[in-house]
Amino acid sequence: MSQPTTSTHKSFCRICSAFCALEVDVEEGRVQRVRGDASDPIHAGYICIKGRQIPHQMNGPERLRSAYRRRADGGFDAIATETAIGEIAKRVNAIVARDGARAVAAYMGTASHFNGATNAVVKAWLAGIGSPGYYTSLTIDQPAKIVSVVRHGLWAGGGHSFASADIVLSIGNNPIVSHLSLPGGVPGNNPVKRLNDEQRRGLKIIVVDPRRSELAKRADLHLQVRPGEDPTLLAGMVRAILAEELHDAAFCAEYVTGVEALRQAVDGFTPDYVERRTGVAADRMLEAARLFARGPRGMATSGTGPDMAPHPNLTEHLIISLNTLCGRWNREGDPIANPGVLSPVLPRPAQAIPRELMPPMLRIGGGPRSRVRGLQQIFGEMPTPALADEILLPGAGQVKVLFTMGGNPVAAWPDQRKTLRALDALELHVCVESEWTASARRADYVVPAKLPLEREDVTLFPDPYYERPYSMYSEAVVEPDFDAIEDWELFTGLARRMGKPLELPDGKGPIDAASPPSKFALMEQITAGSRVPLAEIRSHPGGHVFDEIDVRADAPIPGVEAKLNVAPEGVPEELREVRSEPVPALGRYGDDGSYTHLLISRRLRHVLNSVGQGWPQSRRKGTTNPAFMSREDFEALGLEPGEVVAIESEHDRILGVVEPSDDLGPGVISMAHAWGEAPERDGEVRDIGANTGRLISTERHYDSITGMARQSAIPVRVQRLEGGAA
Ligand SMILES: Nc1nc2c(c(=O)[nH]1)N[C@H]1C(S)=C(S)[C@@H](COP(=O)(O)OP(=O)(O)OC[C@H]3O[C@@H](n4cnc5c(=O)[nH]c(N)nc54)[C@H](O)[C@@H]3O)O[C@H]1N2
Ligand SMILES: Nc1nc2c(c(=O)[nH]1)N[C@H]1C(S)=C(S)[C@@H](COP(=O)(O)OP(=O)(O)OC[C@H]3O[C@@H](n4cnc5c(=O)[nH]c(N)nc54)[C@H](O)[C@@H]3O)O[C@H]1N2
Ligand code: SF4
Ligand SMILES: [Mo]
Repeated sequence: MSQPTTSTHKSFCRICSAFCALEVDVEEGRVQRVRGDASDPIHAGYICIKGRQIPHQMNGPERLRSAYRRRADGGFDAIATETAIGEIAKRVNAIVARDGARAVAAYMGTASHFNGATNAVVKAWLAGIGSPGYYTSLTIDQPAKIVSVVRHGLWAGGGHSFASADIVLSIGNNPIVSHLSLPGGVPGNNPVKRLNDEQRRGLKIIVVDPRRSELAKRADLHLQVRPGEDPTLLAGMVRAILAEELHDAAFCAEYVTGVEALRQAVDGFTPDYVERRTGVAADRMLEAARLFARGPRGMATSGTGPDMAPHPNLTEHLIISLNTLCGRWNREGDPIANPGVLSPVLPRPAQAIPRELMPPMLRIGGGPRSRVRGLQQIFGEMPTPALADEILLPGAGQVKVLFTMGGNPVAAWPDQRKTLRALDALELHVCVESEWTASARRADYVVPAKLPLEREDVTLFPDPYYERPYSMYSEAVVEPDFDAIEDWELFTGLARRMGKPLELPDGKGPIDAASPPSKFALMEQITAGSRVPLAEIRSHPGGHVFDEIDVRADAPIPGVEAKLNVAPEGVPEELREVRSEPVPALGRYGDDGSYTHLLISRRLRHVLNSVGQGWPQSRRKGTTNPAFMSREDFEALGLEPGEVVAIESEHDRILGVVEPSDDLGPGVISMAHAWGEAPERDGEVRDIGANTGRLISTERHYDSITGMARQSAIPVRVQRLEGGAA
């Protein structure tokens, strides 16, 4: 008997944005095993439980191995992918001819961002047919981060690096589980090791989180803020820093405007008031403010927690303002730890740059507006919280065709019931997928996607977030044995059949749909002008740090005059609005005060949003998204661990499996999102989880700039079910 031939390849995981470096064992054309690449300079062998299941994701029974077309009776017929693309092109053509191009929209979910070519080609295709309907998961995630930069201003020289920090203030993020890196914060790449290394060096970390998160457990100071009260806590910290003159007065004098206006606007956020409203003792808040201000180096950063709670733009503005007030931006000559390997070479002066010189993405408004709630394009995208409305609202501009790319609307969009109505109302819904998800089962066409190890690619998405100038190029490690395509190939295929031009955004030039470029050529075009040419990155097998890149903040550009603004229009007003809100009484939440708990978002290590919920090793960690509650709440409500309860918001109702947690105070429920199915399957909650998105209204509580709905700190109440467990 001959032994199977095994070969080992270097590549990288693309399930989450950490893009961990892998060694992949291939036997007979199939990926058999993956492990972390111990020789990788930044990942050093680290991978997580999701990455270890890549062979299952690729070869397991859930894998979508054909294109499918929905029949009239709701079943699906397997068809060739080329046939599917041809039929989709005909139907899109007919709908555009009848209703105009605005009838066509694409929703770019999490997985779409992890293919370096997809977003650019989809933008090119939409532009080619003349549709503004580009929607992404960004506008149901952390759009407030971009709003805050646009309003406050961009410091072109960048901020302090994590490796050089004395202090990090981490507000509502948990990179130990999420592996999400944000500039200056605890990195998502090998996070525990990186945190340990720097803490040993002397780094201090302050965590603001209603939950004693994995990161909070390692913090020097944990402020267990009440959900949604970050604006008050941070306004209190700004007030203290200014009152005690702990800010960097020299930096502020030279580069910052609005300090006096901000000082006045936060005046009402006294330590007593902050304590009463946030639940954080005044002396702990003051200790945090002083510790952060002392620095001298280190950034305040945040994650999804406060950006999903009320007043996200204000929260993010106060975070960026803390950095500015304390002068945490690079000065002329300071090293820029990672200027980006794949990013274009741009001047990095140590100065604020005016709005008109900011990258085109940093823009609010412009282009066609949304038809609902007065919403607008932001960052050149249409707001995803309005997409279900755009599908349901009749009239000119109604969306009738949706391409769901690497996303799962039923699981992830706010207001699940409205989402389901919208998906049912579509004339044509195409899902490019690797599995039969709740959304794919409702689509008209399902097109099988190549998974990461079947794709050549480069570390484009995380490029600016690495701590050092790192990148990796990977060939496709295996070829699928069925007609899967890369997501973007659907659009080169459609453009060819529809005779539409494809012009890449940001002046990256045309692509010829009649003879589409290779992935490498396409990636070269997309990354044209990058600091390191793609071919050079490819010449290094495995991950590589380009240590020769030594970029320092430049001298200010003569004639360019701009200041960072800590009190732009809207901010003092919103601070006054927050200050005049009644202090929510504990256990009396919601517009009528009849809701007892606040439900907050969180992430679970063994899944990525809805991805992996069916995978065997992940299922051993749990088959539901528990509703975690404090032991006090268990006692007060007489709950049993593992009991099924009803969780009701002002908007809707779900069932949830309660579990006690020592990491939460009373009155808080912590639950992961993107679980569960349509309401008729609620009875299966122990096996498929519960959809927290259903509890969210996109119309009652939303941010007027981005449309972002209140996805955390949601008022809810808990009801025991008749006869106990469902
Ligand atoms: N394992 C895993 N990794 C993931 C994901 C996943 O589902 N699983 N999802 C990926 C995605 S899409 C994203 S966007 C990133 C997100 O990355 P992170 O933002 O780091 O996500 P979380 O781990 O949910 O951390 C958010 C924290 O905010 C806290 N929080 C909730 N509400 C509030 C509040 O009102 N105020 C404050 N201060 N804190 C609050 C929560 O308790 C939680 O600890 O993670 C990505 N990585
Ligand atoms: N209530 C509440 N709602 C939330 C959040 C929350 O915290 N609370 N978080 C929000 C956030 S931050 C986000 S980012 C969204 C996430 O929303 P989505 O991105 O819409 O949801 P995912 O579950 O990540 O969907 C990813 C899909 O891509 C598929 N997939 C995997 N690999 C590939 C591939 O290579 N190609 C293709 N075509 N498909 C692939 C997977 O099978 C999966 O179905 O949810 C948001 N919704
Ligand atoms: S943290 Fe896990 S899922 Fe994310 S890239 Fe690394 S191995 Fe993949
Ligand atoms: Mo996200």
